[in-house]
Amino acid sequence: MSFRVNAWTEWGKLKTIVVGKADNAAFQPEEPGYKGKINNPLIAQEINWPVGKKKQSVIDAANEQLDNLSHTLTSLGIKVLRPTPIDFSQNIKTPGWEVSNMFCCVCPRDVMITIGNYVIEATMSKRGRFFEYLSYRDIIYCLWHDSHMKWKTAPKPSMNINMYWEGYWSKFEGFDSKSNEEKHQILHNYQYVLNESEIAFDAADITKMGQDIFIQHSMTTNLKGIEWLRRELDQHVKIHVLNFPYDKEPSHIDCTLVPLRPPKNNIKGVILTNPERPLLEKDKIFFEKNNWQLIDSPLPNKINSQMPSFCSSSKWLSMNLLSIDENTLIVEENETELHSLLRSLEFELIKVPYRKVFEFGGSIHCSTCDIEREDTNESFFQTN
Ligand code: DAV
Repeated sequence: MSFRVNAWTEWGKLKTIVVGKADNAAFQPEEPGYKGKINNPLIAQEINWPVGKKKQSVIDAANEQLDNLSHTLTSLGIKVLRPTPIDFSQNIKTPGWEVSNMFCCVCPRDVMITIGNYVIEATMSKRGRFFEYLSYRDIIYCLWHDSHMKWKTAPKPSMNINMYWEGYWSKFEGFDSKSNEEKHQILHNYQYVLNESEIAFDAADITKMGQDIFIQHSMTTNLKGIEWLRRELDQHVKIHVLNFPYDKEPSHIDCTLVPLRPPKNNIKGVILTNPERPLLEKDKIFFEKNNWQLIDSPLPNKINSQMPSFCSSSKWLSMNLLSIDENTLIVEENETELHSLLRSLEFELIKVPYRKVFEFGGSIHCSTCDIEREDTNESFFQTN
């Protein structure tokens, strides 16, 4: 297979992509940056968040849906690359800490990102995911055959205890009984579990829109992480920082702000937004002024709103779709209301079953990472 590493947008015609694998997956370990929550109250009464390898039948069911996505992409003429799973049930240890096991290689979106001809490996923000990049190195060495490809790895943080603000987890105690003013104060001070002592980011906090890229300040990306990206990339792209002040635990932007197609010939561009996580007014104005239409996603389908017991993502995985090109989207099969909305916007839809993948870190967008799209670093934002 030959590749050209090139991807500037979320919507350019897709040529090459990575699709994750669930082999050897384990439960993401609890640690200063992550607390597991079991969604089913009956199970939660009986057991703590589990450790070690997931059941083989659960892994097989996820792999079946991941393989089906890969085949769907291949049948569209798109090249698909798959990671090399390592034994994620191994205990890992650095001079500063130790965790019982790792997680999995289902979500390349979190670990790496292509911006133009650069492939950037993220620092990651959780201990259990410290070594996840190893599963993608075969792919990156394969991409290295493209002599124009540039490979950057962000500085690995220590992930020692002083990088995390442990008080974060008690910040929301009694939240529901607080006044609106108190709630706003807690939500809008943007203090998440990572402090600013070291550079940290997950690549899934970034969304690409040509010459402009948008990065969410979150549980998994601190301001130093965003600053590192800015200094590395400011010759090529303009970096915008976004905060979503009503998201209690922001982590990865692709269930919050999902660009679908750019403005063209006086027709507005389309961005899917999350009705529970509105943009700040200034950011909303910025998008609208630049001819982008912000369209709220409908509520997730009932089936998917009840998240699988060991899934750490929100019901808004409903929005976690993948663009094949400006007119074609791959969407989860149960999200019928979203399908109707997207059809009314004249998108063609390809539906895939994906619920079995949810507890491995996300849905369709999370479990993929585009390597090659037919696009350029065109500017879609003329007005500041
Ligand atoms: O809204 O729960 C999940 C994204 C996981 N990669 C959310 C974001």
